[in-house]
Amino acid sequence: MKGKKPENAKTDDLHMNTEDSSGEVMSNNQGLRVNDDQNSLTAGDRGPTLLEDFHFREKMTHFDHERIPERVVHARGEAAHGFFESYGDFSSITKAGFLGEKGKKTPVFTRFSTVAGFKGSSDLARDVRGFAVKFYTEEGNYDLVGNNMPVFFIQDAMKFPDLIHAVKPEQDNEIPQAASAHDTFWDFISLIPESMHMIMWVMSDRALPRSLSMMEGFGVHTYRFINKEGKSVFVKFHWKPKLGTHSVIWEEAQKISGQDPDFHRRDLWESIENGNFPEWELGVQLVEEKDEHKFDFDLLDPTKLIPEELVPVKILGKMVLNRNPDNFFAETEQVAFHPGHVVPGIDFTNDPLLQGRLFSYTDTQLTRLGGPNFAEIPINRPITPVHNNQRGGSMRQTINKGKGGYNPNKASGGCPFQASMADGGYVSHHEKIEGHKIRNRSKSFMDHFSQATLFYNSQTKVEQKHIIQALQFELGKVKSEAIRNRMVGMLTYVDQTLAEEVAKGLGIREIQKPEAPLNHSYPADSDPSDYQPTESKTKLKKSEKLSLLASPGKGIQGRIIAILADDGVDETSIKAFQRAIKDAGADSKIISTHSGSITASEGGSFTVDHSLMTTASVLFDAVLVIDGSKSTKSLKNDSLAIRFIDEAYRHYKFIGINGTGENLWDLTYASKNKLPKGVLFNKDPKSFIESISSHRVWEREDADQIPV
Ligand code: HDE
Repeated sequence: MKGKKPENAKTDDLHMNTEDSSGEVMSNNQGLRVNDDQNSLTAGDRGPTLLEDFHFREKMTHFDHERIPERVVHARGEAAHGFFESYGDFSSITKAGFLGEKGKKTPVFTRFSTVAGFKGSSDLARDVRGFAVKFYTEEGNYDLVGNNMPVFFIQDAMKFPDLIHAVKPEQDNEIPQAASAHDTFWDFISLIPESMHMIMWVMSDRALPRSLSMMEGFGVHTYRFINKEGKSVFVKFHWKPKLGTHSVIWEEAQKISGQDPDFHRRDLWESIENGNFPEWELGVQLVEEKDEHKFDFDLLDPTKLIPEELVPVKILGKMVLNRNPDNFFAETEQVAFHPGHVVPGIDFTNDPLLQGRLFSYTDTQLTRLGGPNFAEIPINRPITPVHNNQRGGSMRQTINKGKGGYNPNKASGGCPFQASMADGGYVSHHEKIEGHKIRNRSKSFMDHFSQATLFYNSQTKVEQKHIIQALQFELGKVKSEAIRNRMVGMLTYVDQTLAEEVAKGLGIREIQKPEAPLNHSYPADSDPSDYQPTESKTKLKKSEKLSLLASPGKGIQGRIIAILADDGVDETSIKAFQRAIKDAGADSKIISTHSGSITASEGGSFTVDHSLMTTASVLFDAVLVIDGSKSTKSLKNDSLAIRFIDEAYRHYKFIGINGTGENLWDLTYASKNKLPKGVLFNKDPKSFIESISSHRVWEREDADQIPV
């Protein structure tokens, strides 16, 4: 960050482990000053390297071991520091201290991720995004480990390894990378109807965020809040982005993956560097215990959401991300999240997916971070003191004094003491549990299609079209005809027209309804009919908030506008647009026929951010051609400039054409339309910005006809 870094308790805590070499002498890991870091110790001028060369051995050994296993899922991610601020005292619903006082600030570290791709894959894969927040509270670390979609593919953690094996690259040739568009994924999905709701989300534009700061976050499971009186209330968590919810379309996503695979990572990094701090509000849906069974779905079923029409979202506070990490590996790679990291006031439900997660996250860190002491890694350690009787283990950092290490003891005066509830000791909610020891799926989980249909019906026409196209693409990549047919058959249970439209794209003339059983997720000695989907129950026909377009946010903050210009561009005009765009919290980049700089009409020099050869319109939110006859003449001679505008038109983006820029516009395919929608001729900066703040021109019917 430019200027002074915003301090918070965690940032202060990390200082003791940060290293800064400026002005320092080089030493080895033992603190010995290094005289020659360039040449090995050899026997003679041209002789072999000596085993004695401890400096070479230390340097090379460290390098040989500098990678750790990537996360088995969510391997690719990026993170930032910031804070959470409570809007009030919410102690009547939860005793969690970080929500107990108006204006109380808690440091956070938030990591976003894709799920299926490896660490080096593209940000713009069609995928769920992880949204994991570590709150460093005064009562210990609290992790809210969520996703950008409010439901999940499966209902029981037992199926997670199967789901991930199906979606990851196929096991013989490890193809394809970061993509669900292949046979094993759709084979699996077509056999488990419980995935249908999540499939609608993943096939929608939610899977292609424009920016990480333009997507929602969800806790997914139903959790519990516990107040001081020990009263429990069910809670679903939501993160609502200040910038609204926005996505790119699939064709752009594919091109961005080639042009800039780090698109989201770069955007997050740069917006923080530029002081445009991403912000979300934390909201909750609360359900009293007495209302647990009043819904037509089960609150413990992670394939269901609570429509906001039934339970509105109550906003509790905001999260601001305002500092980039100093070191990717030390912080972003080594951070270890766990839904079981909770504080008093937050507790679990019996959602079988959540229950399985409570085992998996510590277990996976043992391999990934190399042993049981990962909580001592600076980014993971709490800002509260840690005292217990855990000892030893690989890479132990803490030096525990005294002769103890057991409890109870008299020798150490009983220390460390257990904490009473009044003293912040965590006590699990006293839930009454009764039942037989069984492997089963509750009948209340068997309504697999209602909310898939609700989601589809709640989308605008454009969004529905994108879901259809996504399914045509994904299933179009599936080689097995049987899988394609089975999937299209399954879709008829969500929506008949959806299935028919997808079938058209796949050349399926006659849709075959899948044969019974529809659900193949049942135990060997059971009656399959006990596990089959039940009839749709949801009476709600539409839920407005399920459409991305329902939460557009305001203004153009976080957007990037491409300014096409060359030598001779009108200086007053380019300056006025640059200033207005910056003042609106957005960024502009000058794109020209060459790199370096351009000289404007009054002799001023402007740095070129990208030559046309090194960028593409898919990386920008809108395009602007500035007046200037010499400038337009050069741009006209570069076919990439013409393609730039046509492609932006095809992707429903606003295009600003000023003065002589019209000569360039006339060369585009798009200009065949004499009344083009969303093409803004000769607008002043203020009205240009006002117009483009609706971001996309979805009503542009001829967009698809542009052949770029
Ligand atoms: Fe995770 N998940 N998950 N997951 N998950 C992991 O933990 C797992 C699930 C989520 O930025 C792993 O530290 C199981 C739902 C995020 O570091 C692992 C099941 C949701 C992240 C694991 C689920 C998530 C993970 C891999 C089914 C949304 C990245 C590395 C029962 C509510 C955290 C790691 C980060 C990571 C297990 C399902 C969110 C293996 C068994 C549902 C955001 O422990």
